[in-house]
Amino acid sequence: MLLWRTGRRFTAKWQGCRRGLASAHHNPAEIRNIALVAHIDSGKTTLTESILLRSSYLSISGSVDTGSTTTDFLPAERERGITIQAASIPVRWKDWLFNLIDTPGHADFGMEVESASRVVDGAVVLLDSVEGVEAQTKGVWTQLDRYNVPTRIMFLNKLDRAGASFGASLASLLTHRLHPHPLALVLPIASFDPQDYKRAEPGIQGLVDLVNWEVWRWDADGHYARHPLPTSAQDLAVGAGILHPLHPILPHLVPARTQLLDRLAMSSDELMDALLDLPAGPQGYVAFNNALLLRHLRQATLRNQVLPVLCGAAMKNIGTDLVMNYVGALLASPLDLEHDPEQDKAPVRLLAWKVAWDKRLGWMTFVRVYSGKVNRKTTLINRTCGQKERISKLLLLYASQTEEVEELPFGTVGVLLGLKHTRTGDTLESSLAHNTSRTALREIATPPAVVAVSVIPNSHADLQPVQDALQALSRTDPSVRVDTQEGQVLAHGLGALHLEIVEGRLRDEWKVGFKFGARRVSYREGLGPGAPSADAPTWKMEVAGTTATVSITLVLRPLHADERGDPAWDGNIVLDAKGQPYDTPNSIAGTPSVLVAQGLASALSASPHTALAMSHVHIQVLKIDLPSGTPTSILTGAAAVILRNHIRDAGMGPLLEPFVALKVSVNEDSLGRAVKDLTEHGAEVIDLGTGPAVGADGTEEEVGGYPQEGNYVPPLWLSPSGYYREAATGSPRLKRAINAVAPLSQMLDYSNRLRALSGGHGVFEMANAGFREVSSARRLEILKEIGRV
Ligand SMILES: Nc1nc2c(ncn2[C@@H]2O[C@H](COP(=O)(O)OP(=O)(O)OP(=O)(O)O)[C@@H](O)[C@H]2O)c(=O)[nH]1
Ligand SMILES: [Mg+2]
Repeated sequence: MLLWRTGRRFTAKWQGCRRGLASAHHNPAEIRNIALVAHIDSGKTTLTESILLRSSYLSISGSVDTGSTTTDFLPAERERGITIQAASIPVRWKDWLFNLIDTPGHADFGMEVESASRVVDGAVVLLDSVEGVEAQTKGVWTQLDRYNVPTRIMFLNKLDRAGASFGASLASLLTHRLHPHPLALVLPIASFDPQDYKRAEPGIQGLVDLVNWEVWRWDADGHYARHPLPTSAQDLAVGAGILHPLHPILPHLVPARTQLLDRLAMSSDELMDALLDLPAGPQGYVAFNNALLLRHLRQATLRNQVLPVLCGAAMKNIGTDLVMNYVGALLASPLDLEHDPEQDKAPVRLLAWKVAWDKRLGWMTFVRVYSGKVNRKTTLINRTCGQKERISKLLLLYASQTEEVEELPFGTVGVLLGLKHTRTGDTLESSLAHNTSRTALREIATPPAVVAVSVIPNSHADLQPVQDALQALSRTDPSVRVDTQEGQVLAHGLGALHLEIVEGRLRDEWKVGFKFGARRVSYREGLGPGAPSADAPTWKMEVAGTTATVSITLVLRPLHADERGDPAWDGNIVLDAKGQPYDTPNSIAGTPSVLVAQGLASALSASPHTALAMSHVHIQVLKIDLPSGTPTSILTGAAAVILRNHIRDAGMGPLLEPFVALKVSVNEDSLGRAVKDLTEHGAEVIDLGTGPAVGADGTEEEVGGYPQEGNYVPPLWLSPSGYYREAATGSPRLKRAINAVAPLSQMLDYSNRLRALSGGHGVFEMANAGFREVSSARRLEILKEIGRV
């Protein structure tokens, strides 16, 4: 991480008002810890920049396209125009304090989304409204689900683009089963000139806020004016002064508001009764008390009964103020989650959600305060590794700049300096907290590595510095794993781009001398078909001169086709006797089940047949028999040997390799060549841009989706250029999309291949699609590659 590397232009756009911002803010009811998450290129960083501008944090806005945004500050981010690491930034808006985390959309940096999801109470999920729901939209949605992020708002961005569609994007939330009840809080006004709708002009000039019953109108310079809508039908019918009497949106305003209220009434008897008491006709719905409506909307959002949908164009600052207003009004505060009622006065409890290295500041530990308040004098115990930690400074981070603060109160996020042992996902508590029975906070799962590269030091003297740099790097990014195989140092990562960034960081930040060798994908072995032998469940060992027999009863089977492995178990599932998830190996050490978990993880990390890690294995731990007087510490070794016996007895299982879901976009004339190339490289083409997209897990979309019935989906012509595009599908000038699933091993150099076969016009996106079984021909190739035949 390169802090303090701010150019002159960058510094000039800062305003002084941000200082002292969060340290003075102690009311947790007003804090919103939120993440911006989405598929790559949906506009998260642009929306962040727009929020910073609108909240007067910046005086001029930067742009990802010129490499001048606040949160994409790493050189690699600015060069490529993509976000690589999550950046958090405190923003004051009205009475609220937002701790905003801008995350990367590229699946190779999924670890950043994983850790951000763990510590936020709400998320703004963006869609590019030309594309609707995309592969990684589902990926990040699943990550939010994994950590039970309780409140979410959807922002349909880029409505200014040709082909963008509000209605189609909203409908895609249903088709892709993101939420059964997306609820439009706004309608876009593509143009204030009704003729533009006939000409199918793309654009967005205004928004109708259906909750506050007003129209926002932007001018070409990005300034807006707000116009309240009338509550009388007669005034509405003639446009209320702001809309042309013939504007096509006019007849849709009352139905949209009515359906919004009706939908909310489904989750509140109180609101239902209030609506039933209204006078007949639409008038009552229009005149309904907006503050009361907002209260019901907040409750329904907190209970996840609806998914509020907003829209705009972040690049033009259209809709940004509404995003901020609704983030404050609807998303959860730290008080809306389970918390210690003592708040600030409770013993300190923190979760380290990210660790970074800075050459001036040293190790930086990003924490969220779950109870109490932390200051420099607080001595912390790391509950995960048992080490004592001392804090040298507390900081608030403004992307690349910092502000020192005296304390971090309950509910906030900030950075601690001086910690020596803490890693991502660790729980920290005040050393004065006596209640040791409390378990660690829920940990952060690291996505499985799918590709590895050998790291070759330039000389013998470079070996140690290279290894130290790799260790430091994997502390900052746990999705980089480092090991040594047959004398070679290997770095494992989440994809080709991830490894490319690792290479750059080793060179630029750690300045070590090395070369990267060939990249190769990671393989896994599945469970074989054999039954365990009679002595598999037991392990004998000499303890103080006598033989102790430990037995652990395990039931193993391969995962069923519809089961998804647990990332905390590297794609396996481990359950206890009651069928509940077993303690994970990284939980705080000490309990018998954690010791057993550590043994199981060790056995799963290398198969006795191929030395590959095991995947897709379902394990149930039924019973543990430890003779009395035997120390529990031997459980780890016993569990490892016993599971290894089972895997050995089952025989060698299928081999698996990582697959990716691809979306390739080419001109019509390159379509045939692109499809041929894909199939020659083992890809399965799912569709050619007409059928359902490929889900983030690489499976075809579930048939059906959620029903539209009972949800308000506005008419498609509301976004005229999108409507026109739908009607014109098949035009030879349009780009064609190919959705496919392919083995990652065949796709490592795909950017070069696609460039050659599409004359440079083709673009593609890849999302991890998990490990899948390989064919028998490929199995032989892999066994040869790893030296097992
Ligand atoms: N037309 C249009 N383009 C936009 C809008 N918002 C963002 N963009 C463009 O979309 C591209 C991607 O924007 P980013 O903000 O970098 O997207 P991101 O979601 O942060 O991307 P990653 O961090 O790499 O996942 C850039 O070229 C932006 O200028 C918008 O409202 N309208
Ligand atoms: Mg970004």
